[in-house]
Amino acid sequence: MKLVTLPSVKGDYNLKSYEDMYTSFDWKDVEREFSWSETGKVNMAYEAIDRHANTFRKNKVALYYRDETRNEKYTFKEMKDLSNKAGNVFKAYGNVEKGDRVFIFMPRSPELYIATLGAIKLGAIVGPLFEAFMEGAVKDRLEDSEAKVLVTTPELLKRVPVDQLPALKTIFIVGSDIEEDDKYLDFLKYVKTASKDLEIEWVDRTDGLILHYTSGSTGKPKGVLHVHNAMIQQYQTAKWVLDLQEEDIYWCTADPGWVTGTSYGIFGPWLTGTSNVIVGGRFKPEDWYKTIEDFSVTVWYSAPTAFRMLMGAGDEIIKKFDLSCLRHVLSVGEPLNPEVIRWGMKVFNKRIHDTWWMTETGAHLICNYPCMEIKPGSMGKPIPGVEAAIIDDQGNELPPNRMGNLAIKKGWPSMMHTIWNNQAKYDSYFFPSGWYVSGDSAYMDEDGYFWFQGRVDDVIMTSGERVGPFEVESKLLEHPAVAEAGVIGKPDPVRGEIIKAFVALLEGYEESDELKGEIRQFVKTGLAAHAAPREIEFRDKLPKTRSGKIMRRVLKAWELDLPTGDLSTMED
Ligand code: 6R9
Repeated sequence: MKLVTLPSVKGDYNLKSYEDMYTSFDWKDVEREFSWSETGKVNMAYEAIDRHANTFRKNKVALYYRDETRNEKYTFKEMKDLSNKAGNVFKAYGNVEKGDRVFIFMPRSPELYIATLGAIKLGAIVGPLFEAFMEGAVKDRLEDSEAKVLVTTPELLKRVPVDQLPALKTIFIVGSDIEEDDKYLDFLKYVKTASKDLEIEWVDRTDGLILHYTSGSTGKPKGVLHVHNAMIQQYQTAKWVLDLQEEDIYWCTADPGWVTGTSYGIFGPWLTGTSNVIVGGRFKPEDWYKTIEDFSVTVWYSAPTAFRMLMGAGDEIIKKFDLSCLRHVLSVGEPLNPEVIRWGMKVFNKRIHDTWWMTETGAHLICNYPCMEIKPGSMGKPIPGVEAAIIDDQGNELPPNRMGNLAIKKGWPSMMHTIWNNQAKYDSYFFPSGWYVSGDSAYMDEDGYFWFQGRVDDVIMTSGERVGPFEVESKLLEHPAVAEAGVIGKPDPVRGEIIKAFVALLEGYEESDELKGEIRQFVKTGLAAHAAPREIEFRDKLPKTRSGKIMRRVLKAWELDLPTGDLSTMED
């Protein structure tokens, strides 16, 4: 089908002409926008909150929060005071010092954001964890990072194997009726009485800020370390791509357990002094539309799975709400189908702007922004200051319209600093010529627009979550009935992909639907609900290489009725 290009939107002032900006832009110029360019004192939390609290934005709402039981708002001044208090609590009762890992394992709430900022003010490295994680996932991350302090809720604490984590010294619990002892402390009790004056720990721009664990195709999840320098690009893209302006009410639907929920759920909006809406609780189409209407959301950042679910809920629901406040809508995480863009035009009369980036890259790289024409189905063009190309497996640049590895030239400010405890892994992302290889395949058309084709590796994107097949296979193998397991992403109209597991059973176990359900539940409780296979198929034997690696590509070919390709490495 011929896709119609959507014209640019008039009236946006943040990025007037793509071509002009692209040639004259220099990241060095952005540095002048931060207070440290004059004072030399760097700290992300200061720049995102305190700086505004000392200006005309003092009484501007920084955070609107709502869930089933709470409806609250906090000004920049209040956020400054509360995060100072949290910082004092971490310092006095958790001995938190610069470089220590402070993990936060709790559902979205104002306390999550206050604790995060407080820890950052001490120069600590924050590790945000999805509330959906089960014991195995929590343990892997706290163990690898040697977290010293954890902030969690009484409910989620049950999933933390504290005895097996010798580095973990203090656990702050957010809730009521907390039974305290040396190790377990009632967070809110201490915050209440703590001083709101805190001496901020000034850091180097390359000091650790946030540690996001993410999945690859092999091995355990890896810790991607971001540093304070990321603020340069997070700020600039919040202006250009999110197009945040003084009067905007911004809603990013992502949880801070995902990089989108920190880079653009915390830093981007607050670095630009924008009012930020945070909503807790489960996804319900009515609630989402109501959030937009009630808060008069102007800029909305979400993901294709969510848009597809809203689309699936039907257009009748939308008519019950006044969504005319929306000015700018964006998407990230998976390919944004042209069909969804057409739906967005129909129901909101807004273009949905796709953005492409990764946990490792810390901020937007290839995007559609207001002053650009959108070609539905394309991720857009590299933002000014970023050089992208399609390269072959040897690192040579390919001409337009040839599919290959999507690569970025080293040197953008929000690039990850390292992989925690694994410098070799970090190094393996780069070609000697300076290209960062993303793991995505794509092509670039003659106008410089990039088109996503798929992952080069076997990483699964399900409902916007990045799931490593290896992690799921490892968990499956822990089940007493499972002899072998191979996991693939199977295309799904709503979730992008669903997880499908091929399982060979050990001698003595009978195939049954009951057993399928039990295995599924096992992954759900052992790893995470989103990592549990929606489909399980029993096989006597799985295709393996001679070195014993499950050949996921063959499983995928079986599933999709495709040719299996070269089988020379397959065992007999
Ligand atoms: C921010 C984030 C990264 C992977 C990435 C790619 C996929 C992200 C996309 C997209 C098509 C887009 N991805 N944005 N695919 N179009 N606009 O998503 O980080 O969770 O690390 O995932 O997600 O495959 O390599 P992360």
